[in-house]
Formats: sequence, C-alpha cells, structure tokens
Amino acid sequence: MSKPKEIFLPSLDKEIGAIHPINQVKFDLIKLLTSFGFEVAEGPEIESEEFNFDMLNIPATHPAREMHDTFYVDGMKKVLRTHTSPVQVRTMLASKPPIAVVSPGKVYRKDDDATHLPMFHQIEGLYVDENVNFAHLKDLIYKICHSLFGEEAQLRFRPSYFPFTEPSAEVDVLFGDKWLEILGCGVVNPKVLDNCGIDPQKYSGLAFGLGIERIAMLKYEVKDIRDFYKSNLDFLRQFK
Ligand code: 2NL
Repeated sequence: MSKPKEIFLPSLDKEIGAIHPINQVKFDLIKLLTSFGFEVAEGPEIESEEFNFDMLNIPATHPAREMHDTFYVDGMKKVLRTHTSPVQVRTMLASKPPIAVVSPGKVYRKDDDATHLPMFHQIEGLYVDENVNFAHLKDLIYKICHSLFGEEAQLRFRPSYFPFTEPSAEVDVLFGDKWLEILGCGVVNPKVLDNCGIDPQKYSGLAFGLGIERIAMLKYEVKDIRDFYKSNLDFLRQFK
C-alpha cells in the first residue's frame, strides 16, 4: 500500500484578485445586451481600410483617415481598427436579418492624454430587422443608460452626425449640474446596409457605440484614464 497523500490547509494570507474595472463595465453591458437577445461577435484588430472605413460610408477624404489619427500598418494597406464597427460589417456580410449583435473589443487611435489613450475599449451594438426605427433606438439607449447609471439618471439626446447613421444622436447623462456625453447612436445609414448586402428598402437598423474607459471613468470617478493601465495595486484594489 502506498503512503497516504500529504494534506495541506490553504494559506491564510492568500489574496484573491478582482475584476479589472474595464472588464467589469464590459461584462455588465454584455450581460444586459445578451439578456435582450444580442449575440456577442469579435473580429480582428488589424483591419482593411475597406471594412474600417469605406463600408461605413467614411470617405477617403474624411479627417479620421489621416495618418495622424489612424495607425497604418502592413505598408499602409491595413489599419489598427479605429472602432469595432468592422465587426458588425462582417456580421452583416455573413448573415441575414434579423441581426442583433454586440461587439466589444480593443480599438486604436492616435490620441494620448489624461482622457484619451492610443488603445481603448469600445462596445458597439447593431440591430437590423424590418421596421426598426428611432423609437426602438431610444428605448434601448434608455435601458442601457439606466442600467449603467441607475434608474434615476437624467438623459439628453443631442442631434449629431456620423457617416454611418442618419439620423444620429449623442447622449448625455446629468452628473450634478453637468451634462456629460456617454455614447453615440443612430439609425443605420441605408448606404451602409446596401454596402453590406442588406436591402435598405426591406430592412432598417439601429446602432450605438460607446467607449468603455469613458463609462468606467464616470462610474468610478477615475480622473486619469492612464490609471487603468499602470498595474498600480493601490488603484486596482479599490475595485474589490
Ligand atoms: C461613438 C459613436 C457609434 C455606430 C457607432 C455603427 C455600426 C454600423 C453601422 C452603423 Cl456597422 N453604426 N456604429 C453608430 C453610431 C455611433 O459610435 O461616439 N462611439 C464612441
């Protein structure tokens, strides 16, 4: 007969980690949106200019396409995606409506200060079906914002412009006496549906996009975006 195995008690000072605040906001949003029937989709972080810009009705002359705003790679043929929209483009090309997809992930822009980093996280949502309209968008956005900032949160829709939605809006939440922008949204531009092989006469869509760091900064009162990525344990332990 072999010797009995030694038995150990677990160490008493074992420290359990915490979910990073960026992942916490990301997981909360995914949980909410999947409860509404959205599916999660992911895609490559190195994208073609076609999927990152052209398909989304962002013309070659658009300022976002400049070298000083976008990281070009592979001898200028590809870009580090500047938003997660190309994931929805890929989803539309690969499937037929109804489509309800949410795409979380890393995106890249040439920005670097206390509120912007060259890498940050975005979540976008897209819903395409027959007779989808702005009222559906508004209802969804209210649900998202109330889930993030509480049922009492005051919201404001401001008319805005994005090449990929028409009409477009930016949404502000009231913090104290200040309205702070938290996301952009709109009814999908019929040109974008057409580019992605979906008949805009038959189908319409709604879409939104938000920066996760920005939400986490407002929610947890983080003043400097760089704090999320310093691996400073005093900072990270606050989220336990
Ligand atoms: C913002 C604004 C937005 C979208 C993203 C989208 C994607 C497709 C088609 C149409 Cl494939 N629209 N995404 C729409 C409106 C706004 O993001 O300020 N993001 C941080």
